[in-house]
Amino acid sequence: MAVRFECPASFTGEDVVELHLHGNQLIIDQVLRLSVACGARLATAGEFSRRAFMNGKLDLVQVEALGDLIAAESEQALYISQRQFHGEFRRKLNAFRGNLVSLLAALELELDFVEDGYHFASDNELQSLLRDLGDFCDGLLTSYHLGNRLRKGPRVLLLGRPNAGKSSLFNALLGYSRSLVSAQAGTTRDYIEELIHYRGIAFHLIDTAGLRETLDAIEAEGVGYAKDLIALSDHVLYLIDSSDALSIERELIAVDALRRAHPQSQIVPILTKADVVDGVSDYLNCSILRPDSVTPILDLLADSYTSALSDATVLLNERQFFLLADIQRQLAAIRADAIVGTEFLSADLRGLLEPLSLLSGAVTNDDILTTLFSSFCIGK
Ligand SMILES: Nc1nc2c(ncn2[C@@H]2O[C@H](COP(=O)(O)OP(=O)(O)OP(=O)(O)O)[C@@H](O)[C@H]2O)c(=O)[nH]1
Ligand SMILES: [Mg+2]
Repeated sequence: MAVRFECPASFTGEDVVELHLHGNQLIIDQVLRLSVACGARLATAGEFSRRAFMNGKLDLVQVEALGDLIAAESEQALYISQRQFHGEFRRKLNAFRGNLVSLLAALELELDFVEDGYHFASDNELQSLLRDLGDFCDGLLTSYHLGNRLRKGPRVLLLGRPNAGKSSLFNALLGYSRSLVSAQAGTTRDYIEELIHYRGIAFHLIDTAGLRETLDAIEAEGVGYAKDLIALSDHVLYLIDSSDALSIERELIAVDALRRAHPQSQIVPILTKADVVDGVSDYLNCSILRPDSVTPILDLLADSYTSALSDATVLLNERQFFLLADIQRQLAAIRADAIVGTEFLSADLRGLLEPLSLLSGAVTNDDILTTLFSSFCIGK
């Protein structure tokens, strides 16, 4: 089936014909070969999106959101990029830019009439614009790292002494037996990583070798991996065997030490084998004999994202992050200058306009575009 789109009502804004083929790669290959033989060429990576951008059908934030949307691997990641594509972020950016431009125009008019003492720009308006812009940047910059983790899929490490029940919990969280479980200490050596989806978030779950001093060279290497992975993880579930009452205190001290050494990651002690000793405890506990007991663990992980981000806009990449950080820096400098003449103020506002324009792509450079579009796949 062929569908004809007339300019400008297509995705790229140009005249376009779309061919709809059956999903057999051989058919697709034949049609491609035939088209090329008739004079067509294959599109470069991101070429369609680039054309859409050049023709004003999409702004840069939308292009980035589109790239993110195509790459999204969880419902939450999808949701974030969809919101970015349609949403609030772009509307606010454009509003700030528009207001800044009109204020600048008023200020420059003032410069022409400076001897006459005319005031065209309202000081209140200016102050509130700067304040709003500052709040806007603050919120987005603070949520950036959390949002980024959410989009990429948080890493959750299962850690603890041998036989603490790491592989058992790993399997229980996955819902099938992936990792070997045995009463023998030192069963898991290599680390094992699997993806689980919970409340729309894709968690990278990692089972590791039990932490202990060992003479077994291979096991020791596994313990080394486990320790190295701590720094790369967003969450550490530190499992403590509650049936070994004498070791609980010592293990909780180990958790404290871990927290001090790795403040970037959330370290949660969990008492395992809760079916063996049924004591009330201040800590999360679980038992593989009670499948429900893993739900509070998953909720704890998911809550740290959904409550903090809820419906907030989330920045998609470093480019957006650094441009907003630049705006924030400039705002701080303007505030530090306090009362300055119209001349300086207008230069300051011009400075602010630059990162705002770069954000939406109203002003851009070829390097940024090439990098951006090359990360798209061909045909997008
Ligand atoms: N009763 C009971 N036994 C458990 C529970 N979880 C694990 N076990 C038992 O504890 C032993 C060790 O479990 P694993 O899951 O292999 O422990 P691990 O932490 O992965 O051990 P290593 O890989 O050797 O570091 C096995 O015999 C499991 O059957 C539990 O919730 N209740
Ligand atoms: Mg194990």
